[in-house]
Amino acid sequence: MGKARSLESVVVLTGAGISAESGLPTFSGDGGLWEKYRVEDVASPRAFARDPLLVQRFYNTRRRRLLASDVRPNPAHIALADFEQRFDGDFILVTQNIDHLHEQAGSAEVVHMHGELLKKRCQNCGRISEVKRDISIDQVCDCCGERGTLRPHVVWFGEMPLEMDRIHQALRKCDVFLSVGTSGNVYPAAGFVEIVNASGGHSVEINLQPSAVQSSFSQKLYGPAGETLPQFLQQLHVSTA
Ligand code: BJW
Repeated sequence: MGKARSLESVVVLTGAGISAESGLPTFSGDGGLWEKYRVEDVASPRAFARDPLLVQRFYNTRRRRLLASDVRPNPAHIALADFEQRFDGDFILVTQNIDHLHEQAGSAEVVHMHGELLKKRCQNCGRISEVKRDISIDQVCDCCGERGTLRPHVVWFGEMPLEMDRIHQALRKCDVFLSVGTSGNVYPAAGFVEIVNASGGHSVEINLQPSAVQSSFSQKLYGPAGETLPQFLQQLHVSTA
């Protein structure tokens, strides 16, 4: 890392790969969700309008899995929470993941840009509320009383990811940007590294294998995030202590 900038601001982007070692499937790759489901059948507003039962089942199955007792934060989630606690500067953790493993690990500043699996949203009144059970296609909204209007509070293709202004602001002023466990296939997250590069920040990719946007990163570490991320964050801390 260059010596010119002191470490005052860190942005971390995480993707499905960080939760793989916790027993949650990724989307792409061997055994990924896109092997069993077609993206266009389950992850777009059009898919939900066409076949709400299939879409609700897809998310109900994933919610049940997330709540299983063997799904827990792994060393990568914990290392990020520890880093946030001991780092004096600005820190923001942007996750594309809809699981809550970062929060369970103790992370405080988490932005769920693709929403949260443990929240539901009413398409009629807009109310967002917690959900730990299956959502059914004819469920009634507690708030407005409409039937069949509840959906998972997640961001599908063609929808605007959440808190983009806050994310862009943080990216433009960060000294270090870490991208962890994401394939770099889905935008706008895949383009974050270019925003950091344009503002002179240092960008680091931590992944099992090179992502689709690996050439844009100034530093790359390949291996399981549960091993590489704690090591990297320890050094980042030591070098700035
Ligand atoms: C490990 C590991 C271990 C495994 N350790 N690593 C610009 C160019 C082209 C297209 C677009 C563009 N801008 C927008 C688009 C369209 C579209 C898009 O990106 N399409 C692409 C297919 C090209 N994007 C959108 O529509 C987005 N909205 C948007 O841009 O709004 C603006 C707008 C709106 C309206 C009109 C006009 C503009 C929304 C994207 C929403 C994505 N939603 C999903 C579902 C969310 C809910 C859910 O979870 O079901 O989000 S799709 C899915 O992909 C999910 C993920 O968050 C996301 C990213 O996946 P991720 O995390 O990268 O997972 P994987 O599985 O792909 O990769 C895992 C990686 O981990 C791999 O590399 C492994 O090697 C690695 N790994 N084990 C370390 N142990």
